[in-house]
Amino acid sequence: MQEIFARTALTPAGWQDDVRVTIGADGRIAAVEAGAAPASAYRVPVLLPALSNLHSHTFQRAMAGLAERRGQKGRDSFWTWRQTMYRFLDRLSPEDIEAIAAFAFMEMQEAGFCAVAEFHYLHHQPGGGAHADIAELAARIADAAGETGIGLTLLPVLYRYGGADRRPLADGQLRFGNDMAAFERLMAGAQGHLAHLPADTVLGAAAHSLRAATAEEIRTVSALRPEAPFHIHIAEQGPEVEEILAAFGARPVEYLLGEAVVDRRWCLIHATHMNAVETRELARTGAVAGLCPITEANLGDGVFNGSAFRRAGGMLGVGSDSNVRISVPEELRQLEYSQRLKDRARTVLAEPGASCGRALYDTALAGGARALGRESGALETGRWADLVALDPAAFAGLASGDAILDGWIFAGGNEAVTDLWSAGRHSVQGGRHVAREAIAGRYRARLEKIVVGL
Ligand code: NGQ
Ligand code: ZN
Repeated sequence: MQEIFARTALTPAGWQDDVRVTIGADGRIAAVEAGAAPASAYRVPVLLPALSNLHSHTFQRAMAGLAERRGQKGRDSFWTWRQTMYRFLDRLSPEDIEAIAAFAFMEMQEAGFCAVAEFHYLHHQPGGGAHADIAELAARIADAAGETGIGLTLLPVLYRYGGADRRPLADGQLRFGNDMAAFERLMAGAQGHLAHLPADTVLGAAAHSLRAATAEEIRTVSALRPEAPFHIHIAEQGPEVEEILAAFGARPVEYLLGEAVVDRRWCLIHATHMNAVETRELARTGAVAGLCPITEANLGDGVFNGSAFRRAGGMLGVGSDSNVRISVPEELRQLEYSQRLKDRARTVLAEPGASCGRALYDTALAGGARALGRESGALETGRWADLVALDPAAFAGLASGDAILDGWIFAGGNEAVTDLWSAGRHSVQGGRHVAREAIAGRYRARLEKIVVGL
């Protein structure tokens, strides 16, 4: 049993003072009591349910800041970035991949994320040969999660083709490919590698995109684990929308909704480009729109239609995707600011009279928990003890009510995070991950070798 005492906490009944949270040995919240005495409990100023990060490719963390030089000719774009990313990933060994994943997971926890959906498509050796264990790299991700204590929803990804015209995979993409039989072996292997992780671990599945898998394959993979989350990249780039429209006669979200039974277990990553009908129809399914505001800005993707999706009652959450920068407050801020710039308005994602920070946080809590298939997202008995503690002094902010969230998201940063628990695992203490030194040292040594001659 652990006990935490918070001066103030965000509970299902709203903000309450002098809250004592008891965490059971099973990692779940055993009791939440307001107006309590601190006794010998671990004290924090502010306690919140922690967010789940609904989309990550951890290996891309190691190229953060290394893809910001303009090319010699033409226009830099998502597609030129992708070429750089393919060249980069071709250098990575299983040991590199594990070291980078551990580092990124640690940073996520220090940034306020209790759990992550790892959209795992880097499966094979450079050139495409399978490892002796086809799920070797899934094992590396699992071990990294185990080392850091982050909650893991692992999504092994089916990636079959190089485009909607069904051209074969080429170059860096060769490491991603599996036919359906190999993919099923990979899923079974991944399940084995997750067995030693804690009980909050989830195995879902994914198809990379409409470019990389057929509708038939998407239906097959989504049925492999019928109760678990299923994710797909959907409509990130203008040229991607054009490619799908030309190949299948429908826009990406329109096409997917016509071909598959999309429901609450689905998460559509980068539902960026939707027309009014797609926006309404997607909202109706209960699927989560998985937005990655920092990465989408970094890659020049375009802006999601947030106000319409919200009016239609759509679910959304945030992910750190390329991990170019990992931060809960900055993702939520970028999400809202993109909407303000698009609509030329303020407080776009809040209801009339409501706090914008609170609206962003509540939305991402619910969307993240749903997208990860995780019993999380509230300080409530029975849920996983996914908790984050903040010190509002870090942003010289008020320490009560929704002003905490408005201050943290619009005027603060990661440094306000003092503690974080993932299903009761107290991985961040005093603002630092408990294993930071070892994980950061190993990462730095690996990175120096990876980038030689880049
Ligand atoms: C990815 N990343 O799979 O890592 C993609 C780029 C693609 C983002 N979409 C590659 N941010 O979509 O083909
Ligand atoms: Zn992605």
